[in-house]
Amino acid sequence: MPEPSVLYDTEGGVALVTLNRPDKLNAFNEEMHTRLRECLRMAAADPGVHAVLITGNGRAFSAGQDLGDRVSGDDADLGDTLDKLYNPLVRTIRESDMIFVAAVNGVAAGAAANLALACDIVYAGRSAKFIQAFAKIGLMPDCGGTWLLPRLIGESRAKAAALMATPVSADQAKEWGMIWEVYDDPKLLEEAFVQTRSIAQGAVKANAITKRAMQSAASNTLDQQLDLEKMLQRTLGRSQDYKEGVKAFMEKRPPKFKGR
Ligand code: LHQ
Repeated sequence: MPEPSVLYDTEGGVALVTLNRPDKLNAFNEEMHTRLRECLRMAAADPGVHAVLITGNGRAFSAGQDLGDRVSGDDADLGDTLDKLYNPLVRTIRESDMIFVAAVNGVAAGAAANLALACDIVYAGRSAKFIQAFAKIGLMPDCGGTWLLPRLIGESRAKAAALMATPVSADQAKEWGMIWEVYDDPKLLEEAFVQTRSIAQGAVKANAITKRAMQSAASNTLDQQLDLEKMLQRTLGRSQDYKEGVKAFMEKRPPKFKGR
């Protein structure tokens, strides 16, 4: 039996999701989309999983859309492809209570670059590159790239990176604030896993609320955000995890959070 196009494993509260078409640089075909959705459903349905770590097998994270997979014929409707395959993925990442982490182990091109950047925390291997490859094939950035990139790195860098499809190195991406951290390639997955596991074993209710509040800031005024913080912090102030966090601090021991 052939290997699945996306590998799934769980450990320590983390679902490790590995894009697995290495001979095609993990480019997305329809089958891979189906399998990825299935993996994300398994993660969401598992009460022991609180974070998802996405990486790629082989030398690339992903080359984006598989350009051989029925998206370039005369009757191809790319809007439909986005609507059915990519946009639900971006929405799942952003709307989930779980924390999504990307470990970008090599090139992340086109849709894959923006899927990685949609994750809550992005790590990259030193040799990784983020390429808004769309311009080279007569397209525009999708998967939320036109929304996310100007917010992450500013409009001038976002436009230049997209219009010239210039590869952005991992170190440059970190310097610009596009990603969180860069590790030497052999260390990437281990480091990303350890940190994702520590998030998954943290105060998961507070983590989910923090994610939601940070994302609300994009469309809220400061006043609205202050009101939102008041409401959400009130909820967290009544949680068992908060009581445990303070108790553990006073007793000079690590907290044992239960997500309640
Ligand atoms: C590929 C691909 C690939 C198939 C490498 N497909 N085989 C689009 C349409 C529909 C709706 C949704 O939105 C989108 C968004 C998009 O994602 S558009 C952007 C699609 N991606 C690209 O344009 C990137 C194309 N790939 C490249 O530019 C290069 O391959 C990169 C820079 C990623 C890596 O370059 P190299 O390291 O030099 O590797 P390579 O080019 O030799 O590729 C290795 C193999 O992978 C090769 O196959 P082969 O049989 O010759 O060994 C490539 O044909 C295949 N491959 N990307 N997207």
